[in-house]
Amino acid sequence: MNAFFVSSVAALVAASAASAGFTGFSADRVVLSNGNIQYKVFANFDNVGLPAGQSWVFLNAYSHTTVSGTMNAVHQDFFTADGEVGTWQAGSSVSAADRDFDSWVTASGLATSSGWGTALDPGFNNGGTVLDINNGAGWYDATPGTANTVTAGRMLIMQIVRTAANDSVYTANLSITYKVSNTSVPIQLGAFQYTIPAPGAVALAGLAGLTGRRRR
Ligand SMILES: [Ca+2]
Ligand SMILES: [Ca+2]
Repeated sequence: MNAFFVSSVAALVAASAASAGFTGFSADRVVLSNGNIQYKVFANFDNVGLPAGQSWVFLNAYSHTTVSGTMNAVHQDFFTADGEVGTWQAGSSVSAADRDFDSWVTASGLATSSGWGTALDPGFNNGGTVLDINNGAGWYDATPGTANTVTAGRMLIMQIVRTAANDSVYTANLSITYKVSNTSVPIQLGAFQYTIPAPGAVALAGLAGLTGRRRR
């Protein structure tokens, strides 16, 4: 069903020739209390092409495709608790205590059980129980009745947690669709690459390592 949704969106995009709004991805890097590395990946937006008084509304992410490296995501959710390899779902699949330590995707900017509102598309083979997001996978707003409004110029779309030993450079392509609030068209398309750690973050991580060494 969603494959149809995506292809319909692609056709609309080709017709509407998106002008602006989505400017690319960025990733915030945090060292967790257990030593793992957490990346929050955001889709960033400017106001170009946005009518006064309206907001951008995120619709879906699709065609996640590895360019280089390995994601090696760590999962700490109810699936790993059962001895399975984990899930990219959040919401009720992850306890509040584990949410920061787990890897997941979101279309709502949230991973909470009440605000997740996200569905994995069929590109997530085996329910997304993989350590790297499948090539071609995507996720979408499963609760279109509640708009997934972009606030403060960005929308959280995924959290990737890795061990420090696996924190090597990883790059992927990802496409998204979004629209103007209170309208159904035009649906707009954006496709960009993201890298973790971001080039700047690599430098910062190096500095942090030096500081740590000095403290010892
Ligand atoms: Ca997970
Ligand atoms: Ca929604």
